[in-house]
Amino acid sequence: MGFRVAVVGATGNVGREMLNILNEREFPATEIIAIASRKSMGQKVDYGNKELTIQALDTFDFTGVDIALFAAGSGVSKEYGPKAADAGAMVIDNSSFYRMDPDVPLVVPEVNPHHLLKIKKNIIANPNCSTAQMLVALKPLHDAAVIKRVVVSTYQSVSGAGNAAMDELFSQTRAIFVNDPIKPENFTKQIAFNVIPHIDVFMDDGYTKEEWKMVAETHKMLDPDIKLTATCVRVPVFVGHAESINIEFKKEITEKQARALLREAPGCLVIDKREDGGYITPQECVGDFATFISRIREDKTVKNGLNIWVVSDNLRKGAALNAIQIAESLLNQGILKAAA
Ligand code: 11C
Repeated sequence: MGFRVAVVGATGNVGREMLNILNEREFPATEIIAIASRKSMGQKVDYGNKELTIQALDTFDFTGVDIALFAAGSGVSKEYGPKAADAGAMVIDNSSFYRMDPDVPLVVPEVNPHHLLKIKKNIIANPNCSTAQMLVALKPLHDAAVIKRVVVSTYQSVSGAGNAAMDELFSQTRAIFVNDPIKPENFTKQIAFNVIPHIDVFMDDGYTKEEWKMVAETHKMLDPDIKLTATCVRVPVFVGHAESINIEFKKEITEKQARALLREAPGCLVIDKREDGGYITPQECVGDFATFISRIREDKTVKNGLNIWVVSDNLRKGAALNAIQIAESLLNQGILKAAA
């Protein structure tokens, strides 16, 4: 017994990680189907020690597919998500397109797995990477002491912007060493040896859409009463997002209590030694499943305040891993059952 699983966008950063993670976690699949745009048809992608041949999305029939993992951007999800859902597949969508739809649960399994009980149209949304790792760390603290306000600053790797953005960091870094001219293409300014306080488009109030997502998605998944303000920054790192998070609570919580709660919390790994190197950096989280928490300390400027440093692989917990954990949660909660 097992499931037919389709990965849409299988040639991209996130799609490839989905295939890796399905294999690493031994997801109970009878068949994995790798799908991408017609121009990639016939290409091969790795699934463990096997190779899968890419099938073209525009002619693919989703009938008989149990789970369709979408990682090909909003336009593809908008057009093909409902087609896959209507054909009977449970769509788990990594794009931002359905996240705010009231009939679509937005889920981080460590935070709100119960929202999967309210699926209305066979579509489940995966949150933005920066929100996912933040909420894995905030959830146990909120349960214990009720979060009043959060101030978060992100340090986001270029892989969040796709393959071409990773190539741009590489080629700009090289260009600087060989004294070639720099031409920003995927970013608005030079990304090599620089930081850019701009991710996604600007909104009318001066925030970027990435910053807005962190607020709106936290409200949908964790608690609409949490006040949250974000500054999202792109940094010259290939993979791994970091976040500095300042939290003010309604109830008393000490750093010792916070550390103990985070040590026990699902998905969290506390590395916090208060010595040289006793914390995690993005480069060390790559390929890992955990959300790492370091630098846990009291904010002495407010009553019941804490500062934490949160790092995770944005292509994994921020995207592919979370999507597969949603699929696992559907099985564990008995919402999806394999045909006998
Ligand atoms: C980035 N967080 O780092 C973005 C990537 O809404 O799913 C994911 C965008 C999204 O650029």
